[in-house]
Amino acid sequence: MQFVHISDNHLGYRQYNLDEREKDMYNAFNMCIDEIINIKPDFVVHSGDLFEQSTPPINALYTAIKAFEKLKECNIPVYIIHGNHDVPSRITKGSPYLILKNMLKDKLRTFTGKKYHIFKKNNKEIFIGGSDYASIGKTTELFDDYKLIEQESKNYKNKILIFHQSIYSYSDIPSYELQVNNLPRGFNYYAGGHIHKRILKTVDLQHKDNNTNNSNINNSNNNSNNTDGSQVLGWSGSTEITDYDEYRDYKKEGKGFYLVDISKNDFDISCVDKINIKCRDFIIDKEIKNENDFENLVNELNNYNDTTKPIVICGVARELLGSLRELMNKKALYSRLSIIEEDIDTTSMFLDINNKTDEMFREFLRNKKYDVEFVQGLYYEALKGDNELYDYINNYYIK
Ligand SMILES: [Mn+2]
Repeated sequence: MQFVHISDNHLGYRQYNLDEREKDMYNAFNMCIDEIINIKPDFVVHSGDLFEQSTPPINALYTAIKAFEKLKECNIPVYIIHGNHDVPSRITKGSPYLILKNMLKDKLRTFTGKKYHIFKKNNKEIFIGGSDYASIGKTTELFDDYKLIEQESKNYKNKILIFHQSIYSYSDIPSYELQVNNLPRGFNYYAGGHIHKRILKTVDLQHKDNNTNNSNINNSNNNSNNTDGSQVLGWSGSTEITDYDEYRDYKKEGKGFYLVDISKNDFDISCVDKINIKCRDFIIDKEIKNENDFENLVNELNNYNDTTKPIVICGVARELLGSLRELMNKKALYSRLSIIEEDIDTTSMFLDINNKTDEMFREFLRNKKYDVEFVQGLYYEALKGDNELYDYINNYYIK
C-alpha cells in the first residue's frame, strides 16, 4: 500500500509580482500530478496550502480542478487539510476546497468537520487523522482534536496524521505552535505542511503506557534514543520556491513530494522515497566584485534560454552595477542587486543582518496575507523619507 504526501503548492502565488512565477507554481504542481499519475499510489495526503489564498484567482482554481479531475479519473482519492494560507478567514466564508469537493465527491476528504477517515482496500484499513492549521492562540482546540484522533485511532495498525504546523526545533520559522510531544501518539507517519524545506526524521511517539517500564528505570535517558524507528515525521516541503532562501534547500534536498509505503510490517524511514521535480533556478550567494566574476556570471547565464531564465539575487561592486543591470535585463527573469561597499568587514555584517530582517519581515507579511512585494516596496520607500510617498499614502490608504 503506497501513498503520496504532498504539500504547500501555493497555487496563485505571484513571486515578485511576475506572471512567470505564477505559472511556475502551476507548472511545479502539474509536474507533481503527472508523476503521481505515473506512480498510481493508493491515495494522496495533502498537508495544506494548496492555494496561496482562501480566495484563489481563477487560474489557480482551474489548475487545481484539472489536476484533481485527473486523479479522480485514475481512482486516486485525496485527503486534504487547510493550511494557514487557504483556511477561510472567517467561518462564514466558504473554503476553496468546497468547489473541489463538489466535483470529486467522496474522492476528496477534508478534516474541518470529521477529524479522521478510514481508507479501505483489499481487507486493509488505514486510519487517516487530520486537523486544519491552528494559530498559536487556537492550539487548545487543536489539542482537543488530537485527543479525539488518538482515542479513535487506537484499534488501527496503520495510521497517518496530517498537520500544517511549525514544530519547535524542526523549523527556522521564528514562531512555532507545537512541541513534538503535543502530536497524538502511536502514528506511523506524521505528514506535515507549513515548513517549506524538506524534513524527514524518526521520532518516538509510542503510546506512553508502552514506555512506562523504560522511563521508570532510567529517567535521564533521552527518549529520542529509544525510538524503534517505526514512527516517521516528515515535511514534504513546498513544490516551488516561495522565498529565495528555500533555494539552498532545493539544491540540497530537492523539491516535489514523498512516496510512502505504509503496509510493510517493518515500517521505517526507508519506506519514504523523495520524488523530485525541476523548479525555477535562482542564482544567489554570489558577489560580482570584478570583471572575472562578471564573465563567470555571463557564462553561467548562457546555459539558460528565454523560458528558463533564472532569478538573480547578488552583491555587486559599485563600478559594475551599470553593466550588471544591463545583463540582468536580458538574461534574468528578475534580479535584486545590492552594492558591495569598500569596507567589507562591517558592511557585509550589516548586509547579513538586513537580509535576515528582510526574510523575517517577508514571512510576517506573507502570513498576514499582505501583498509582500508591494508592502515591502512601500516600506523601503518610506525609509527614504520620500514626502511625495507620504502624501500618496495619506490620500489613498489613510481615510
Ligand atoms: Mn506554506
